[in-house]
Amino acid sequence: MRRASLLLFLAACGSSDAPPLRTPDLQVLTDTNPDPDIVEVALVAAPTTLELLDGKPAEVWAFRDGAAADATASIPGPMLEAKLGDRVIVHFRNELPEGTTIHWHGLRVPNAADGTPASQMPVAPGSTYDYEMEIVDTGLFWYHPHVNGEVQVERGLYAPVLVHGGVEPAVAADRVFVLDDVKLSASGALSTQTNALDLMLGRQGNVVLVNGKQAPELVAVAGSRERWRFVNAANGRYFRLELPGHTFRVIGWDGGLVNAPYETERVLIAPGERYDVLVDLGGDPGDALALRTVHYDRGHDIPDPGPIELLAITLGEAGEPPGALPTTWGDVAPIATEASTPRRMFLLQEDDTDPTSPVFTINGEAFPDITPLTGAPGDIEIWEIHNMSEMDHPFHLHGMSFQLLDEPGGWKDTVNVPRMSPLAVAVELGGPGRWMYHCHILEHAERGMMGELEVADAP
Ligand SMILES: [Cu+2]
Repeated sequence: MRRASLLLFLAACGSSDAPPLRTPDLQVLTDTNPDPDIVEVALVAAPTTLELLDGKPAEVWAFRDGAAADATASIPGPMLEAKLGDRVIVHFRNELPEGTTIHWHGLRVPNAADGTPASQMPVAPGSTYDYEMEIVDTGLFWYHPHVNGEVQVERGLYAPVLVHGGVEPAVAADRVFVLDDVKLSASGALSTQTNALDLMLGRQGNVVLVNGKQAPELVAVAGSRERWRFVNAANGRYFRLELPGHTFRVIGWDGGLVNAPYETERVLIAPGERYDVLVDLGGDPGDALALRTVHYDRGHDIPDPGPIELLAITLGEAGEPPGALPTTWGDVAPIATEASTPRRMFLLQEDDTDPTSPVFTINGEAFPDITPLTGAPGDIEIWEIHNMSEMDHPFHLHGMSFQLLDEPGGWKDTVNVPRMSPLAVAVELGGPGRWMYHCHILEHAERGMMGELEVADAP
């Protein structure tokens, strides 16, 4: 059981054998199963009171560890940690005043565990549901409700999933950062005011949170190499990360490591996406660095608030310089497409004739009034997503991952489709069941930009 207590113990004794996983301000779900290949946890969603700003309590909805007697709810919720090949059993209890589900974003799970209205009845208040899955992907994923998402996720119901396995580069620290923003009133409470811009662009908050805190501080070893894994859990905000004076080496995204890491000065993360980067923290002991997000123009003249600080990093004592990088990374074989591969077309459109009630459609249909697509397990298809609207939309597919046609060396499950642009992906249809696809700006998904794919063996 490599859980919170063990991590705390290792951190306390400062052993050089300690795993480098460092997840500032994140709790980890307690594994109650002694089998090293089974992770069995209990999870509760409930209303609670938390301080999003120091000294200012807010009424929120949050997850807590149901197996730890003294557990308190947190935003983000407790992280689910597992390794490749594990069987995961989640005993979920809903203590919210309305029905909910849990979707395991990016994990290729059986349909019964996908946690959408297409795959299960919502878990009623006071009821339970067991999610069971075998872990076949490594990397950073996340879980969140898939019912009334724009409200339930916004109120605090989201948490990371970390799956170990595959190539693990040597680093001084392996950190998970869950990015979000909240719209707070002066009292520190979640604002219930929704304006036309919120509906059109997805609600952007006035306070940006990293692991539930505003610009948290951390101390890093000067000159060391760290691994930072990010997930964007915001309803609508895009994060465009930069660390002035440094570059990021992108080693993975969404569904695991990429085949060919690359260097970049900025990393754009749309809602629902994940990025896995290495950063060499050059500088002298005592130097202060600031990770920040800078403006990204995603359409409709979205205002530029200027750079926003996400993390305040202080360099501590100098350590060993970073070692050599691995020579191989991801092992992703391209999905075999050819001229005869069937193509599907998805037209993303917006109708803001009534700005107080915008409608978002895929192929002219607004969920739930949609015609499900059909296909068979293993079918290979090219999906052409044409964004015909004046803003970007992050397109997310459940139950299976896809590859970008022009960058095939990695698995994606969420991809940003820039406004007035096409984007093509290759998909190999996954297991049987009814799978959703949708825009991950939650206000758009809840206002129609969602569809379903029915995968079934041919009769
Ligand atoms: Cu959208």
